[in-house]
Amino acid sequence: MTKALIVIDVQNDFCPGGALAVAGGDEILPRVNVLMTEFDTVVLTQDWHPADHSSFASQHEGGAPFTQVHMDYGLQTLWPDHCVQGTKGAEFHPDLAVDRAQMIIRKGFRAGVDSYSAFFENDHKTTTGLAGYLRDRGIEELSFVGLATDFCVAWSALDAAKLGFKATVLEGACRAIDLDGSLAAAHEAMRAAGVKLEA
Ligand code: VGL
Ligand code: ZN
Repeated sequence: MTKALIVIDVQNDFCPGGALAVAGGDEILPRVNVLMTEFDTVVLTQDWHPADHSSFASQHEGGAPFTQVHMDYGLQTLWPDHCVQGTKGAEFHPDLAVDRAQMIIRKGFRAGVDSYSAFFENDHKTTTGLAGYLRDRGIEELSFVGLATDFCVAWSALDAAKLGFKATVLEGACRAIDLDGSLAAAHEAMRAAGVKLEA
């Protein structure tokens, strides 16, 4: 089998009650858990920030969550503090069947650069090593689920397509933040890049 399931950021802080809660984020869990039994290869990603991460509005004087700033690598949305290393918020949702995963990619651990994608940090250059891991295992087709559709799921699927993987996003097992049209923009970018969008 040359397929893998990539489960993006199903963590407490992205679920209701969390610091950067995605509406309905926990609703995806039953389907994600079933999908995890249907793939031989399952990779999880975990947003994993130091407490002084530069994507946090709290680190910018006068910075407000959900506004944008210019970083040396481009525009960066500022977020509420979330997924701080070692906190409850950074843990996977307790109902996620984490035992099925063979690989956990942590991302966003460098204070100066955010990392939405499972493959590259937001400078679009610094690799997480995931592409090499998947290629070494002969994997060519990737299905993406998780949180959030319009940020970490979309950026991961777009990079996957760019890297030559066949990429599908299973939208029913994703939920979006939808900030200023970000979901529509993500859909358009994914369609243009040849990412398959399925229910
Ligand atoms: C995410 C914003 C900040 C995500 C992570 O998982 O989509 N979004 N950090
Ligand atoms: Zn983050």
